[in-house]
Amino acid sequence: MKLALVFNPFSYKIHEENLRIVQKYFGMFPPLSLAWVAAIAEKAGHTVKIIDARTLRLSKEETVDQLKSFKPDVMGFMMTTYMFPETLGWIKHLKREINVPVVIGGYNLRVYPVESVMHDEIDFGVVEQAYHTVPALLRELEGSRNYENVPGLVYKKAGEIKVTPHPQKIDFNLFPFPARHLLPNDLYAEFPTERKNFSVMVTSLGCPFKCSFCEAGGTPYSPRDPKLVVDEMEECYHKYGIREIDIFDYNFTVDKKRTFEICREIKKRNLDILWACRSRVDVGLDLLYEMKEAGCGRIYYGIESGCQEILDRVHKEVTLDQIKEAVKNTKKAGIRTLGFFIIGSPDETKITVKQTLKFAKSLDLDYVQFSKCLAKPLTPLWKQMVKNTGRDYWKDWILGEAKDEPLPRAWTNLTNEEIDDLTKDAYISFHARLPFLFRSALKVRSFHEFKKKFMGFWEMIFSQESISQRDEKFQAYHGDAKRLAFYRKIAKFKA
Ligand code: B12
Repeated sequence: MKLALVFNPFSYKIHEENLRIVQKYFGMFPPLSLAWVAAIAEKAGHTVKIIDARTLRLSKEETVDQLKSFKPDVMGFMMTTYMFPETLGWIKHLKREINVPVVIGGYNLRVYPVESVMHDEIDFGVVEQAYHTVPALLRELEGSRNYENVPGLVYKKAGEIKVTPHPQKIDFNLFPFPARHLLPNDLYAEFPTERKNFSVMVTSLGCPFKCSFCEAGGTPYSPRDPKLVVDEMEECYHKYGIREIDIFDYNFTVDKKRTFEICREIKKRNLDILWACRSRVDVGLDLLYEMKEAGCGRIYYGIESGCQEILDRVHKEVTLDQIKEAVKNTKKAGIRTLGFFIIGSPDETKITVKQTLKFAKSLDLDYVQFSKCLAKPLTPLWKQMVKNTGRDYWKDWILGEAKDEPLPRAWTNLTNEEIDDLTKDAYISFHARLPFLFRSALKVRSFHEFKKKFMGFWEMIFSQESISQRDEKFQAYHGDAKRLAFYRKIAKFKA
């Protein structure tokens, strides 16, 4: 079968956790979920095309042209809760032009499996991982079209929506490497990227910790074998010229032994790849040195707050002293640091925000990200919001019955407007310090990097609104106009 997977561009929403300018400069990332699905389908003998319409800046019409020339038997889309209506808009348009079955998957299917496929244009939903489901579904579509034995599938039968069971345990080691050969690997970059080509990896699923603001809290931790992780890095290096990788695991250092093993394996194979990862602050100096030697260039720490009471209240299970120690040790090991902070957490006040900002400034971080606390689906905060308001906003949102609006935050006395404003102020106040600006300027290695960082800073001061507004015309920053034009030409020619 021919499967076309489309990654659509997405705009800026008021209810998002990030400020618009942060979202704009965040980066261009490969649609990794779709690349996993593609690899799984290819392994089962199918032909796959990924259309990364976001990165190639393809319009709906241009995407239709691509699809018409590929002639798919099935189309597939990745659904997050936040971007659901937007992706649905794309599906509606594309299905009018290319009338083939549509299958959706992605995180939102785990949250709302039934509601996600209630829309007429959607034929199937993949609830969990694609590993068992996609090959079985494509086999049925080719053959007898009997879907009840396809594991983890949502489908429609005689006006009813059915959900089939899925194996509870899945071995992440079995997954083939994401199909990066179907992606424009030289177009991707993230804000702090230093090398090209850039890609992202996921080497473990789930997180054993239970922070109340995070979806991943308490989901089964499923790591890939260290050798397999480095095999994928090696493939990235040799096959796609990738020299920088951001490891998007919720927490790359959960299992210290595994992290050590991955580092040793990278060193053993002499892989010159700069990599970044996300971690809790419970890493020791010995591991940090090992990570540095293996090419780790940046660690993104979930710091969240500079107020111990708030950290305890959100079940972060770390202390301010641990945070200070980790950032200090990371610098000592020669690794750059990024701190994730949340504004508007439970019990947050203007005073605690001040405390957080003071704490952030004291840490000597290289980068920061201040996000607005959001009741994300499946989190304890979401459960609290549903209980307080008697309404599940996210369910209404994906059913098309809620508009984009700031969500209630009953856990703090700060208003949504104040949280927006304080988040913007935190960015500006953190960056507009002469010693910080001077040190950042010294670290810049190219004009391109300078331009990106300068523009990000400039726009944060002069274009970022104090109270979030929708931005339908939103376009993420694309640093490489020449390369993009080249890819667009090829895409047009092929269509
Ligand atoms: C890499 C990544 C990105 C990349 C690439 C997008 C992507 N997902 O490929 C970028 C940076 C662009 C991105 C963007 C966003 N992301 Co993101 N992303 C991830 C991340 C870290 C890894 C994805 C991954 O590869 N996982 C490993 C694979 C094996 O699992 P998987 O993604 O679930 O995919 C499997 C199944 O879900 C299923 N599947 C997934 N998609 C599809 C599609 C089809 C057709 C089928 C059949 C099956 C299928 O099969 C896959 C293989 O088994 C996840 C967190 C995580 N660790 O999973 C967040 C995550 C998916 N993103 C999330 C969010 C919120 C976003 C943004 C909205 C952020 C923003 N404000 O911009 C955008 C939205 C993008 C969009 N168009 O909707 C949330 C989604 C939460 C939700 N309730 O929906 C997650 C879960 C992170 C989190 N905890 O908050 N993301």
